[in-house]
Amino acid sequence: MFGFKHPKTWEVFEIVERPGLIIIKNPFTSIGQRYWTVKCLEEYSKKPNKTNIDTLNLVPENKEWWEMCQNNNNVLLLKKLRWVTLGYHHNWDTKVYNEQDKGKFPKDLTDMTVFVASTLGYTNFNPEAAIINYYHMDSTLSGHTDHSEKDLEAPLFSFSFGQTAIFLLGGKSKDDKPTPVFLRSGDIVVMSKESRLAYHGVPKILQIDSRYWDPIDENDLCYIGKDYRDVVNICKDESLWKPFGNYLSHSRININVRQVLSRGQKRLNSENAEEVT
Ligand SMILES: O=C(O)CCC(=O)C(=O)O
Repeated sequence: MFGFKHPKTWEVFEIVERPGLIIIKNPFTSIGQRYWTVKCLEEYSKKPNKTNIDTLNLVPENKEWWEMCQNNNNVLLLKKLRWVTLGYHHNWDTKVYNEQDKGKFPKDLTDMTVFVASTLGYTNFNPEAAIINYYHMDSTLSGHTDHSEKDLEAPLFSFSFGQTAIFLLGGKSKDDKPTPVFLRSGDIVVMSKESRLAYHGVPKILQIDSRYWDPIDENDLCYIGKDYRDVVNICKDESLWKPFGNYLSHSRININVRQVLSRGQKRLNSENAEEVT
């Protein structure tokens, strides 16, 4: 299901010095890693999802970013995409979610995240917002906390594909010395409990020789739903997969999924903005 190996085989760790920081070491099959990569590059980057390049006028209204990059082998344009937001759009300036600034959250990403959450015992997790970060070999993400969500008890789920990151997670204060962890392709990070509101960042992306998304096993089933067969076909056909594999060889993709609303809450009320600012 969803491109995972059987959960009985998953290697799940909690970092002793960072309670609540859980790492699942690549539970994906190669086809699974390929599936989420294709979705992040070809589909989630499309409108009405929001991206950092929306305001740069690089992609005409009737064109798509991934298609344009492929048609002209446009490496410059390829490197311009740094983030996409899904569901409740993250507001980078105010850090306040808004009921009026929200898109549909993808069904496959909901199902996959809910599956991971419930496997770990979080049976009420609702994916409502995601940031997809696209890193190149010189990209970094500075130390920050994720505190815009209404429900700060709900864990945050983070999925990594492509090149390896050094991920630092500290404590509630910037003065706490952070713990470094390698995040390799396919690894899942869960930030829960004390670690949910901890400072974290990515100071370095490391070039690796291994291609964790190769080789594929023809017998690997990747049941994600009948609507997604075309994507699975791309993953299984080496010539169709090639441009996506080339991207992963020089970049890292991170999907960061959050629950925004508290349990039982149906929508953000209009006071939300005033409450949080
Ligand atoms: O890229 C990562 O592993 C972390 C991303 C992150 O911290 C964020 O999007 O808030």
